[in-house]
Amino acid sequence: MTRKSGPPHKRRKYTHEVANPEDLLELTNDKQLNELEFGSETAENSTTLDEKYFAQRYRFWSRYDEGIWMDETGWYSVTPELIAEHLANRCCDYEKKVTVIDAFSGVGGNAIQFALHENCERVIAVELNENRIKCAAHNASIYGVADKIEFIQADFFDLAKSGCLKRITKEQDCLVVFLSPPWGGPEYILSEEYDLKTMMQPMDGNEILHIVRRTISRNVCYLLPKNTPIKQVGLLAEPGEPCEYERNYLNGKVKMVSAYFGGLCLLHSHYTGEENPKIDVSQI
Ligand code: MGP
Repeated sequence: MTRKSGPPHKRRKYTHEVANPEDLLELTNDKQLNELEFGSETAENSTTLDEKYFAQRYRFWSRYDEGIWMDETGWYSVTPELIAEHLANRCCDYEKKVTVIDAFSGVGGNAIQFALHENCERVIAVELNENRIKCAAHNASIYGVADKIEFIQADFFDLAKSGCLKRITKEQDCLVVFLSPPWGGPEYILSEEYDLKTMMQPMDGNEILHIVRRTISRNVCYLLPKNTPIKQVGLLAEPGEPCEYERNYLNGKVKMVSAYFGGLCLLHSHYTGEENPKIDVSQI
């Protein structure tokens, strides 16, 4: 995968860190982490969960008033729009056209931003819950991108194991998998440290990534809770392989972290010595 030249997104300021386990032990200084700052609204003084998320409705959807549909899970798990837009830039800004598989698409916040990206050829949005996939399709029509997204109501792992997700991608495209699985509900934050192995759903968070990289594509963006220890993120990479870790901020507050693997990792060229990193998506 070859990135387009120049910074794709002016609001970002990057520093990179290497996620090899030995190096990670050294990386305890927050200043070395990527810090992304978005937006300016506040949602303070909310007393209930419903209020807390409703107060953030325009952060989740700039077009909320046009009739966005959400269910309860959607309210607490949809990615704020500015962060979703940033993730779409990170996943789609390559010279080749990109097909994105959104493995746990929920009510569609990420799938819509992928589809809005000019370099995104196609989005495959997979969601097990019937109601949520209806919400996602409806929301995509509000944003005018329903025809660019294929909605599949299915268990993502059944599809992954069948091999069909790999086959539906055009050969000339880059294939990116976006992973935003359930973190175990809003209670995920009650633990001081999130444990990828035991708290992620529907299975060990390490295993989710490994299945995807083994069966679909090595190019993965993984959205993780903000309390995931960086050491656990680093251990997700294969031995000797770099990965990149960002903290995503909204209104001065960290919301989540995102980890990039394969050709999505901006450090890839540093490690391979290739000036323009190319990942052959057929070599899985
Ligand atoms: P949060 O921690 O519930 O909200 O989730 P906030 O506003 O940071 O709360 P505070 O109490 O710390 O102030 C932050 C963001 O993480 C949400 O807006 C969602 O975008 C995302 N998110 C939350 N959950 C529980 C999930 C989840 O289960 N899966 C995914 N993929 N994203 C989630």
